[in-house]
Amino acid sequence: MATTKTDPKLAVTANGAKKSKLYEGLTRDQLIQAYRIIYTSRRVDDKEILLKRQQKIYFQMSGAGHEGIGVAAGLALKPGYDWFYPYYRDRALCLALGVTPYDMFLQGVGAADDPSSGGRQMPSHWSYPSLHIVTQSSPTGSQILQAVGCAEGGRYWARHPNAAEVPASTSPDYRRFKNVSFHDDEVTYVSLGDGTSSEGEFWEAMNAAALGKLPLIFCVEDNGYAISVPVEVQTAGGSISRLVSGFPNFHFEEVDGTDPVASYAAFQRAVRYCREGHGPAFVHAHVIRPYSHSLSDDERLYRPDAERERDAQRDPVTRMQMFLLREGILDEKGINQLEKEVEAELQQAVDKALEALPPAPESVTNFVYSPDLDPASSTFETQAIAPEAPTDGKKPAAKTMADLITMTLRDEMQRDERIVIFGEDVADCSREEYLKRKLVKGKGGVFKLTFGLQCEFGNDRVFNAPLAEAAIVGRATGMATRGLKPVVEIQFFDYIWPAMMQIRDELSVIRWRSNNGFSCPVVIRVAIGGYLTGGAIYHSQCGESIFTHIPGLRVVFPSNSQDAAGLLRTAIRCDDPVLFLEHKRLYRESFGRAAYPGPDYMIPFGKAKVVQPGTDLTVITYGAVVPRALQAAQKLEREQGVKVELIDLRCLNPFDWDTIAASVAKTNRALVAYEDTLSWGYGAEIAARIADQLFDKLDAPVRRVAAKDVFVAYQPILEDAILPQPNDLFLAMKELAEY
Ligand SMILES: Cc1ncc(C[n+]2csc(CCOP(=O)(O)OP(=O)(O)O)c2C)c(N)n1
Ligand SMILES: [Mg+2]
Repeated sequence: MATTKTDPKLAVTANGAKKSKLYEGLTRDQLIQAYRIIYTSRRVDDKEILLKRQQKIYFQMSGAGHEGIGVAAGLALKPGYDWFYPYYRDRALCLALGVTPYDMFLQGVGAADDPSSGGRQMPSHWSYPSLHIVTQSSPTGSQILQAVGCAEGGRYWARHPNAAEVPASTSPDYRRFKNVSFHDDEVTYVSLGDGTSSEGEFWEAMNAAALGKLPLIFCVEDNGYAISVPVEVQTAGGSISRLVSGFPNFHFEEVDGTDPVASYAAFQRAVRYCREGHGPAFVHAHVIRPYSHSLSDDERLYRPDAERERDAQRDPVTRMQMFLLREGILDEKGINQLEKEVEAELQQAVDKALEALPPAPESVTNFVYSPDLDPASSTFETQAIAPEAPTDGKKPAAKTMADLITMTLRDEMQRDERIVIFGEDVADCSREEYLKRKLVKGKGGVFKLTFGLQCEFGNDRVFNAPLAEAAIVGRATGMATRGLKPVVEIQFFDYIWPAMMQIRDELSVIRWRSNNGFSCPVVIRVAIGGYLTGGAIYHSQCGESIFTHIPGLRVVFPSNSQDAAGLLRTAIRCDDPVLFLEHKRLYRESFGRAAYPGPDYMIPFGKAKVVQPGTDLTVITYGAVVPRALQAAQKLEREQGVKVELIDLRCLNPFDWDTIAASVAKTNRALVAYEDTLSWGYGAEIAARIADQLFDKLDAPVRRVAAKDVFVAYQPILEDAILPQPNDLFLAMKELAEY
């Protein structure tokens, strides 16, 4: 764990005669190239600012003051070989890696040909697949956990190179559409600002990187401010280097990031440490921010002139210029010539970008989901295999939903070496020697659904994660970007919220925002729901509509064993991110048990199941309400002769509108029943659609039965009163049938 502090000056290492002199390993030509990039970066900012003032672009974020560390990182790392999660101030880094100013202006004008996003993201939100610059977003810090996953992905490939191949014989799955590339000594780069180091995700990422000894470089570009908040108010003690110094396995650098030569030296050491496999590195670069936070900010409101002038003396553009002159690498004429060339190049790029066509409005829904593999298609429609009858003449054993989920996971892991499973407590036993010495049996999840998988597939495919939900989803997202298929577990739905930023602002939107440049088809398995007698507020929640409201995320909610097996397999093989909701109460229920339908059994998404046909009333439901609604419907038929058509949606996004519409057209009455709180719930959307599109078919108002608008209480009497019970369903069905 070396700690190197480089003096804040343009460090010079003499090495032989003047012409062949090297500067921390950089040649004179490389230094001229570095200046060209630094100058270009600053001038792209200036041009964009002008274009914004002329209302020809719509937003601007500058990289001004950060050019020194950016160009140094770009020279020390390899585009298309290493992987990059740069933040919005990394213009110089991106230029050094091969992004052109024209590419950048295309994003500014929001052109169809903007290679980062096709007009979907604001400028400085980099995404260049061939350079391995992974699509970036705006939430401060959400890139960091994904970079951890990316580094983990690279290491997985190095250890499992065969997994990168796609067996030609298998039925199509996401692997057909994922090119995997990796290098044994690759490094992942991630950068962030000083303010962003306050985000919890940063600390989760530091912990995960240290635990995994990952080849990951954290670059904190410390310009002393997060918009108007100065570093001493942001970071306890004012130094992020001091705070992180206790993390094990790291190599630390602290450097003047306005000095490209010193920064290059620091980066070289960091890169070497990572490439050699010692662990992660942390580069703390002190930079400046001469252009306010953004065009919407005026830093004179909170920074006096004297402070700003002090910063200006460290401006990387002028410092580098002075350095080249002082060292005789370029004279004044040479500098003028270089700058003239850059100006001409930029003017040409601006002119061309201003002529670029905007995207077609009808393209807005492209790439919300995979254009290659539709999980609602017949590709995912396979027949269940009838189980072999036991020789003793008895019926094949009916398995619980928990059993069939485990069996499906096992068979899929056998079929596809890209699948990794992690989450809280999912491993059999992290201390492997206990298993080897047969001292313990192993746990395999708090509900035991992953029991035996670590023992069977090894602990680099099934492992425990630190207790950090954002990290579970963020790391999975980074791994999936690299072509792995993480099937992660969130232990209880009630605790999914720390991962919400990763799910809503990252996982679900990565394909869309990168215009299909990147994708991350992760499966998140989540134990959900109540009816537990004792689960109380924090082990009983539903809330699925919050997730069906997210474009780009598939949401599945099976009610029985066979559906769980078929839908989980579709979730794993499909090319979109999936939230797979498993009702805890149904895990071991006697309702809906079934024999294992075989290792290739799949159910397409968005296909409901008619649990029982009927003519008088349609009940649309899913999850644990299915058996309760069935009980109520059977009673209603027995007592009143009312025939209810009961529809189990099974999949909530996409959902099966055709089956609902056909049923309501037949029965003319619709009841939507769900376990979540009534108001703003999933059923509200279904009810609204029925009212809107089937108005002329209805003989009665569309009704809903759901939980009361409170959280689930501990005392079973209260829980019963809160959640929809068979009798509530019975009364609502009866009333609607009589309407
Ligand atoms: C999660 C989140 N919260 C707030 C913001 C609004 N915001 C954008 S940049 C920024 C300050 C970032 O400061 P720092 O990390 O120091 O980076 P700098 O801009 O100084 O380079 C804030 C608060 C955001 N984008 N994301
Ligand atoms: Mg800052």
